[in-house]
Amino acid sequence: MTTITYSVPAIHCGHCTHTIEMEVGELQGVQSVKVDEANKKVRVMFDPPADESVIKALLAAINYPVDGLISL
Ligand SMILES: [Cu+2]
Repeated sequence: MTTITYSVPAIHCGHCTHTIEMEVGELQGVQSVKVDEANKKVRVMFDPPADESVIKALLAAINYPVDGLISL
């Protein structure tokens, strides 16, 4: 299991949180998605076939581009 935390500046409300948790949560291999709305962070725990590039690409596709990797 890998846990990563991304900075996602576009997060601004509960709707964003819901969208991200739902969309990223549907990726195969993703075990949990936790959005920290106040700090605009997304923490994802995953196993293969999910990987960092797939998660980043999905976030960009739903208009929540990753600004930086906070921790791996
Ligand atoms: Cu929002």
